Amino acid sequence: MLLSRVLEEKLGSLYRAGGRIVGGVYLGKGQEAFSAALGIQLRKGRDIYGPLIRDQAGRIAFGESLLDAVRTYLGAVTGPMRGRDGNIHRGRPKEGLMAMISHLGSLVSVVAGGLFARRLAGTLHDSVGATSIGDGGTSTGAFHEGLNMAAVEKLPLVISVANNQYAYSTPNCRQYACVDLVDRAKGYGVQGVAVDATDLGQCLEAFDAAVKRARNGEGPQMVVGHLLRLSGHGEHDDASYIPETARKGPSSVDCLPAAERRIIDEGWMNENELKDLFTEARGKVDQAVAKVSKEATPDPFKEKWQALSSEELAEGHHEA
Ligand SMILES: Cc1ncc(C[n+]2csc(CCOP(=O)(O)OP(=O)(O)O)c2C)c(N)n1
Ligand SMILES: [Mg+2]
Repeated sequence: MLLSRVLEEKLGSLYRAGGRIVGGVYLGKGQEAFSAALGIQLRKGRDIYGPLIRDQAGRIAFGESLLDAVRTYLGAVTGPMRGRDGNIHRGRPKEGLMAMISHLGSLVSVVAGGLFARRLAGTLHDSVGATSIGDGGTSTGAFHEGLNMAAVEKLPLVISVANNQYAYSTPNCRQYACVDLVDRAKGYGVQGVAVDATDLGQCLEAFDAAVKRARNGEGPQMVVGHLLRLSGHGEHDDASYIPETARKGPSSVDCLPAAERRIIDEGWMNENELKDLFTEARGKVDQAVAKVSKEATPDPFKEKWQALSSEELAEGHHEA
């Protein structure tokens, strides 16, 4: 959570400084507990993970390196997308980390399809797949079709729904008419639970249980997290449409200081140890940015213009 926050603050500054970042910058500020709590349940190389734009924390928890992130944002040819694709559309499919297509539901069928393909090939074993969606994304056709198919096939798919109250500038009241998005799980025949996504403890318990149920063959699981988006949709957006009452309301809790308070109250670490963690995270991020800043960007005149579309990068490909 901390490393994600520090990295994203750095990426935000680089974006505002102008000219350093390839593409936009979309932050998961305030969603780190919910995102990391899912990522940490997954086993890299065995499970499938399809993170979305607010899942920097989940990516780190899953095991994506800081260098993969920084190289993609800075467009370095050494990164997993080889400088072809900015920001969040990065992945390593061979390691089960899917490259994001869109934030609006398309990863549900990609992850479900990956699980189904493994089942047909006899390689599913006890692996699970997980992906995220925002409140707005749960109203798209892609989400509905993907989740319905996963439920019919009883695939071990875990969906985390981060209800951060806004889809860009559209508030919840203009998005859906059910009481809680978790009510939708029932309609698909999927087990669903709702949590306070600003509370790390609740998030960890909910995802631990959901991933276990999926691994046990109980079919798709939905975890809905309630929180407020604490940044703009992207760094180009000042979110001036979010009213003061919401910004200062009870759901505008930042999960990071809340988790720090819990850690201190439980006596797991003291303030100085937490400060050391923060300094360590800053050091790691600064080091990664300094290293990547010296690396080359791709030369379109000398190289083939493709990122993941080459066969050897796909899951299932075996070198001769
Ligand atoms: C077809 C399409 N329309 C619009 C967009 C731009 N867009 C990307 S994410 C998004 C809002 C998503 O809201 P939500 O699902 O609540 O996720 P959040 O951003 O809050 O995490 C929009 C409008 C897009 N990517 N694709
Ligand atoms: Mg939203």
